[in-house]
Amino acid sequence: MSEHEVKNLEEIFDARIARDEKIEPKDWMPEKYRQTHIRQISQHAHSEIVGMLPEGNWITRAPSLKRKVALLAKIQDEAGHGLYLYSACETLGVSREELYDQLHSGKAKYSSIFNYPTLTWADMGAIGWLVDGAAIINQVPLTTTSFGPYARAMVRVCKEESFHQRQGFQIMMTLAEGTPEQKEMAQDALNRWWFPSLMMLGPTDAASVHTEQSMKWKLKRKTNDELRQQFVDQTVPQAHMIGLTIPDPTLKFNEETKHYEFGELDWDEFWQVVKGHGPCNKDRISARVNAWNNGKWVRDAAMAYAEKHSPLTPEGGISKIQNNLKQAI
Ligand code: FAQ
Repeated sequence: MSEHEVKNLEEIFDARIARDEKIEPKDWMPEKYRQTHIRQISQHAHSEIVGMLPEGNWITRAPSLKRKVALLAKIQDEAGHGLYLYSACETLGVSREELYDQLHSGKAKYSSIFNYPTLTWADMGAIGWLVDGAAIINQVPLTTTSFGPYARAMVRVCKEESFHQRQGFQIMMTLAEGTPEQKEMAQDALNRWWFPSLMMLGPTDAASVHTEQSMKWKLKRKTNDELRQQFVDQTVPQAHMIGLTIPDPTLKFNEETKHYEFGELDWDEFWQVVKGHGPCNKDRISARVNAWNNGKWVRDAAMAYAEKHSPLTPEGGISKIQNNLKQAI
């Protein structure tokens, strides 16, 4: 394609973005748009499935059958989110195997938040309330993102995330209303998850390398700092409502701006975790690799079954259809 033709296509593409049209997998798109989407959607997919691990740690120790059922359902939803996102990513011409390989080899990024340990049952409350809460704030704008498959996946994901957020908040509320020890457990979980949850929304706008271009492409609709402010404004009153204290002595409400002002975050800690040196990075990757290796026999069996029943193989569908036809005649 000549330079002139590419320029024309770029102009048409930019005009479609400006009109808020959805870009679909078979449409022409700039290579950088495609690569940026593969990067963000795959990181998002990896986050969903790695994100199952901290909560998976508590399934066998949930305090009641009801809590166990809800936690199981939530974790299963996260697996589903990973699958929608991997599928959306595959429409951009990258294979699932390549994506898994990037995760298992440690090349791919996934959300920093899932590299922290879950020490008590209250952490299940804190994750649902804060981590899913931050995820919703980040993901609601993504329901109107410019790439069609990503936007559509986000609609369902957001509906499920709101159930997750409520089940987490309900756990925190119950603990906060319980014995002094239970309230202390809830406060301790809030103390440990507050700052990582704020950092999960990404580096400051000044340090964010992708925001400017992603906003132009309407991949991102809000900047990292805007989302963080929204999260703080929404979450602080919820903590007050259940009698917990936000672990930030500098936090204060600004009557003029109507926003909470909060303290500086520990960005050194954030980058350490992103680079693989958080408390649980090694455990998370080795758990995923083990699950992949131990699941080989299941994938092989599923492939053998699919081949046997495929209409394209002689022993599968064709002979079955022939038999059915013979019986019908
Ligand atoms: N962790 O220029 P920016 C969930 C990287 S799902 C690790 O600002 P961008 C559900 C970033 O990739 C949670 N790395 O990047 C759930 C880039 O590196 P690169 C996941 C991070 O993309 C709940 C570099 O820093 N959600 O929680 C992080 O414009 C409970 C520069 O950053 C999504 O993925 C981080 N926190 O903005 C599941 C949502 N932040 O790629 C289970 C979709 C930044 O150049 C249990 N993603 N980095 O090597 C997004 O909205 C964006 O990608 C951001 C980052 C906002 C995360």
